Amino acid sequence: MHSNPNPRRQLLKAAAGACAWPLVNQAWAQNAEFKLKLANNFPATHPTNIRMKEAADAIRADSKGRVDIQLFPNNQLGGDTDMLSQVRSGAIDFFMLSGLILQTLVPVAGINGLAFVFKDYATVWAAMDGDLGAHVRGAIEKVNLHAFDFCFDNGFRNITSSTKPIQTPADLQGFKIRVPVSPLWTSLFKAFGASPASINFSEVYSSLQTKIVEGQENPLPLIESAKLYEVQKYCSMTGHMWDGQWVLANAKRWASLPPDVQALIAQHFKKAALVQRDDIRRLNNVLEAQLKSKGLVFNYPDIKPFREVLTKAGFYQEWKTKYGPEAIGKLEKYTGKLA
Ligand code: X2X
Repeated sequence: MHSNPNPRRQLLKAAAGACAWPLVNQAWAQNAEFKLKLANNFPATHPTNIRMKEAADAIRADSKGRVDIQLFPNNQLGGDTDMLSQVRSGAIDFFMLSGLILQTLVPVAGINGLAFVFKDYATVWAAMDGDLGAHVRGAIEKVNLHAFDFCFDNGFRNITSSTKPIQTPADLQGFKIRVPVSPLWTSLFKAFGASPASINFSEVYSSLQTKIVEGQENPLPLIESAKLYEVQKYCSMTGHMWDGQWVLANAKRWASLPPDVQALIAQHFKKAALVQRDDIRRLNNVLEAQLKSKGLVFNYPDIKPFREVLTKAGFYQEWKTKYGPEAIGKLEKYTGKLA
């Protein structure tokens, strides 16, 4: 027998193995006819993965073991840009991704991230479950991905920082902020005069810890589940955009599944999405107090001046042109005329 003499290397190997282990810690069901992989960037403890695990369990039970979906949360299969390539090539069957990151491939998918356009959740769900979402799904189908009807809630995003609270747009001048890899995010923070750095979520905790960036922006449930409060001091409740996750499938693989299997999966993914949205709503009510008790200092900026800066900088004009009148019309049907 050959044993590895380098203990550090052995440790690294063991750690890598542990990381690649799926959330459902079991072998693929022996007799499963359809073995499918679902991946995303969210922590295993986030409602997204709790509800997706329930869906996978229910699908396995209802199909009597014929359909086995294994979950790979927490960037186990790579960062978002990697996983997007993998779902396109078929290495991953299902992938959950923010529309704004998907925008690198499907430009119109970023439209819901236009800053300050949704005044509340009622408007978000009317639009995303209505004509706007249907329009985006149509565009997604054209790049050989299948998008399920109901997206999951990430939430309204707020800015955290290790150096100072963001109270006015002037506080963003020169602010080193991590943004996900997406042109809309970069353009938004450039319009404020900040220095945005595009970094996949897999690297966010360490980039904040090592102070490569001062801050980042995410909804409270992620700030909590990814433990970003450990490496951030302030949370400024800007709620500057709403972000959600599309559940995507490799289109070829999806089309190869029999209709009864497709129906079963779609039914449970829908249920998971609707319950997850409720989870986030409940969490939004309690997380602020919890995060305060962990030392995060909250402030509540007046958002009017932020919108004014964006309008003056031509942000809305630029993106209205980029998304085009048809898509903007579908958004404005729900939000009213953009600035
Ligand atoms: O990367 C992020 O910040 C995250 C987890 O919110 C997204 O998926 C967009």
